[in-house]
Amino acid sequence: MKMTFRWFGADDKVSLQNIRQIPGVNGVVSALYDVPVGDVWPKEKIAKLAEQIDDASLTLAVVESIPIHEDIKLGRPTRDKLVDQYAQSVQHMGDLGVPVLCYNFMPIFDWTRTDLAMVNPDGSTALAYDDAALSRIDLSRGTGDLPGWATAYDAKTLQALLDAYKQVDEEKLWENLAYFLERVVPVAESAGVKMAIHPDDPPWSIFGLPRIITNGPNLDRFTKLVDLPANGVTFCTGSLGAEPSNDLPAMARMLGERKRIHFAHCRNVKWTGTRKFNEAPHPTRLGDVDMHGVLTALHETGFEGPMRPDHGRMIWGETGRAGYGLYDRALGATYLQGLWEGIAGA
Ligand code: DNO
Repeated sequence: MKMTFRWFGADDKVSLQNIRQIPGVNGVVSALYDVPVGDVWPKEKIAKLAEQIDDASLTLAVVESIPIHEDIKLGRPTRDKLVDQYAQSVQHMGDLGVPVLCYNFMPIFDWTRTDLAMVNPDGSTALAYDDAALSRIDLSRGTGDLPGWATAYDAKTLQALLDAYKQVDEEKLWENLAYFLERVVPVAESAGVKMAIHPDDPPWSIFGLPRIITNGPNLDRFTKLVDLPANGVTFCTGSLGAEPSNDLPAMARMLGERKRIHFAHCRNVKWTGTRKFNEAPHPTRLGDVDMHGVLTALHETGFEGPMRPDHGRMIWGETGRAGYGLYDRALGATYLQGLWEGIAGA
């Protein structure tokens, strides 16, 4: 296991110097944030990002993410060019030796919460989700009322997309995912890039949209769509762990035995009702994710890839990007290394 930390580029309040001072962290997880969705990531730009990270004595370990254009997820005729451009970006990563790509296949929305700063009894704040509150959000005004998505879509654009997805049920989304993977994974395989799909977060349908990367059987199906080693998963404990019926250690073992876990996102959640949870500090006993069980499964199946502490709470008065402050994630990084050391032996 290699401990890494996410960095959102030059305007991240958390600097590369901060990251370098977290014990045991050498790898950085980052992306190009100024390339329009669908365009090829220019090789020089990726090289510059990697160089900037090298200059801080760290390494660009994972690209998270190259977003997938909605036309690909919708299976529109324009997808061929876009898939081709995606494959070129992956090739560029490979040419530069960047080994892992995290991406997702969630229609329209990436991770979604209904509260970005739920106040805990100790005064810290955490991200929270409540399906009932989500269903009260009115999308006819665009994403203005959706926490974290305020400026993402105006009413008209969003409505057009939601309408387009009425033709895409889960099976159609599987087909569109397979179409994408059949064309991109072989490129990744030969370029030396491991692709790691991120589970849907939360792992169920929201706003009537299909979501398929949600549970053990579906992850199993996913790996078989294109049965190549490069076709793997980001094992995100927080996303998968929001669904109580997901047995995370068993899922980690199933995928780990097949060498299909290429990246691990570790965070804890506390279930507070039906399809209702809040994010919790990383340790096992502070939430409902069996972090010890997951790391044991990863260790026993020989996981050597990058891991990062996922979202933290805001503690010690820190302000910043929701889920991505420095302090609680840094605590997570040291906790996870301690847990790993306990499991693996020093
Ligand atoms: C949330 C992240 C996700 C992830 C994407 C990958 O904090 O884990 O936004 O980066 O789903 O494409």
